[in-house]
Amino acid sequence: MTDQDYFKLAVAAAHQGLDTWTNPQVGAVIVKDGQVIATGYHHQFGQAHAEVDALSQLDDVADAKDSTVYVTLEPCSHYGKTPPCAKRLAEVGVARVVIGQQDPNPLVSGKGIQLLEDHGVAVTVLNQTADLNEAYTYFYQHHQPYFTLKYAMSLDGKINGAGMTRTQLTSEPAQQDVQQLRSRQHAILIGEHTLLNDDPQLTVRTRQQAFPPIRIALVRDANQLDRRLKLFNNAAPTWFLSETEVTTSVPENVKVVVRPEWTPVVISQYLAEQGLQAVLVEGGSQVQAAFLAADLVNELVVYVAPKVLGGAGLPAAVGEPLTAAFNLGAPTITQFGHDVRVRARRV
Ligand code: AOF
Ligand code: ZN
Repeated sequence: MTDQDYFKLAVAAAHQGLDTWTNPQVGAVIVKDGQVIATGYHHQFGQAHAEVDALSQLDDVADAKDSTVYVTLEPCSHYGKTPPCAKRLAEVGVARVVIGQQDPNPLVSGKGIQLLEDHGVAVTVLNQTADLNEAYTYFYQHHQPYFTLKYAMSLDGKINGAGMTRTQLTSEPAQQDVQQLRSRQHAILIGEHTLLNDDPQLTVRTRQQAFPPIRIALVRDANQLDRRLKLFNNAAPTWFLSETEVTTSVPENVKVVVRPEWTPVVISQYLAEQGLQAVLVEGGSQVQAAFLAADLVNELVVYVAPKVLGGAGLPAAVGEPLTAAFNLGAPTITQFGHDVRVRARRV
C-alpha cells in the first residue's frame, strides 16, 4: 500500500462524520509496519478530533510510537474544545504525519505543521482534499459563506405553474437528493414570496441531525407573518431577516434580525459573522437572481424535470435581469428517476 492508498482510507473515514457542523470533516488512519492499526474520524461538533479518535481505538497508545498517521486536515495546535492534536501526536512518538491539506483556519494554519516538525515528526502535505470541507475552506479563505443555489425547473425553464400554489416538478428520487444536499448545509435561505406561496418546512427528513440547518427567510415585516407558517414550528431553528422591527413575541426557536435593507451582500456579511459556512439558497426567482447578480453564488444545483409549463407570465428560474452573464465550470450531470441534476461551480 502506498501513501495514497492509506490516505484514501482517511478520506473515507472523514466522510462518516455527518454532524461536525460547523467544524470540518476529518479522518485519520494510523499505520505501523505496513498495517492499519487504527482508524478514526471527527464524529460530531465539540467531540474528539479525528487523530485523538484514532488513538483511542488502540488498546495501548504506546503502539502509536514510530507509526505514520494519515490525517485529512493539518492537526490542530490550539487549545479549543479539546487539547491540541499535533502536541498529542508528538507526545505519543509518531514518526511521520501525512496531511491532506493545511488548515485554512487561522487559529491553526501552519502552526500544527510547525509544532510537529519542532518535535522531530516528519511531515508530508499532499494537498489533496479539495472535495472535503469545500465550504469550510472557502469560508476561511474569503470570509463569506459558500452559497449554493438550488432550484428545480421545467424543460422550458419555469419554476412554478400558474396560480399561487407550489408546483411539484421533480419526483421522489430527486427529492431524496435534495434532502442529502440540505443535510450538508449550515442554513437554507428563501425569499418572502417562497415563504408565503409555498409555506415550506425546509427540514431534513431523511435522518436525525444533531444540528439541523438553520431555516432563514427574508421578510419585509416579521410582525405580519401568520404564526401557522411551518417555519414557526420547532423542527429546526428559524431566523427571519426582517426589514421592520418586531414588536410581537416570537417562539424560542425563532430569531428576528432587523436591518433597513437585506441585500445579498448584507446577508452574506451577517451570515459570515454568525459563522455559517455553507448556505443553500432555495428560491424563489428574484432571490436567486439577486444572489447571482451580486456574484455571491459558488455553485448551482439545478434539477430539470421533463415537463413543459408554458405561459409567458410564469416565474422563470432567474426572474430578474442580470447585468453580466457568466459561465460556470464543466458541470456534472446525474439522473434521478426521470429528472436530471446539473451541478456546476464558479470557476
Ligand atoms: C475538528 N475536528 O478532527 C480536527 C479539527 O472547536 P474545536 O476546539 O473542536 O476546534 C475546531 C478547529 O480544530 C477546526 O476549525 C480546525 O481548525 C481544527 N481541527 N477540528 O472539529 C477535527 N482536526
Ligand atoms: Zn485537533
